Amino acid sequence: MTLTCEELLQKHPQAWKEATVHSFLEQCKLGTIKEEQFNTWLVQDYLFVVEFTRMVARVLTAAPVRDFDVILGGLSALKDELNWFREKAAERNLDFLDAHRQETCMEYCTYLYSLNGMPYALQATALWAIEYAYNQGWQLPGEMPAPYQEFAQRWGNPGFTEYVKLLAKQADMALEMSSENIQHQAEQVFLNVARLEKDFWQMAFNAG
Ligand code: MP5
Repeated sequence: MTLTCEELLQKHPQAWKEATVHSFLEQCKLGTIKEEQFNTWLVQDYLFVVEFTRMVARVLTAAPVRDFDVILGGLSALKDELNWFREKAAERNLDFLDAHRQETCMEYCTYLYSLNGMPYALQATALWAIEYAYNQGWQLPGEMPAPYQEFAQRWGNPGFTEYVKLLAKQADMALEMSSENIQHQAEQVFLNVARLEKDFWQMAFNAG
């Protein structure tokens, strides 16, 4: 039987919940998140997205041509997103140039790099899980107060949800053509992403 993204979610509800429901997001929703916590997340997430952009570029090199449209669309959105992060940092007088990746961010970036050269099905599964984690994480709490609604919208908007569904389809198709061994490894990739996402929220939350 072929593993699908949906089955991964059904098999590991607890790991996925921890990746997408966190006090950091709950306190954004309540408007009680501390500036230091939010700014820590903003700076570290920018540094993460820089490395994530490189990862998506590598995924493209492993992808079949039929998947190019979606991945190239993702890369184009990342161009805008990186500029948007710089704007948000400037509004808050944060300086990315001085910033260092915290250990948790570094671990996640190292993991992104480790996907390099893995079978496409595993890279496609990781790409879907990483994007879906933010889509769900920012969407589930519902409308947030300013200034957090802008962030919730970025990843929670219906267009982003559609993009994530296309990523799931592509991962499912790649998994369907993979051996049982690769499918088993995809489960591990999913669990790794879930843990790294949970740790990333906690890293920002700890800054308070
Ligand atoms: C994403 C992100 C989503 N920005 N940060 C983490 C820790 N996980 C996932 O990626 P993108 O490129 O912002 O959609």
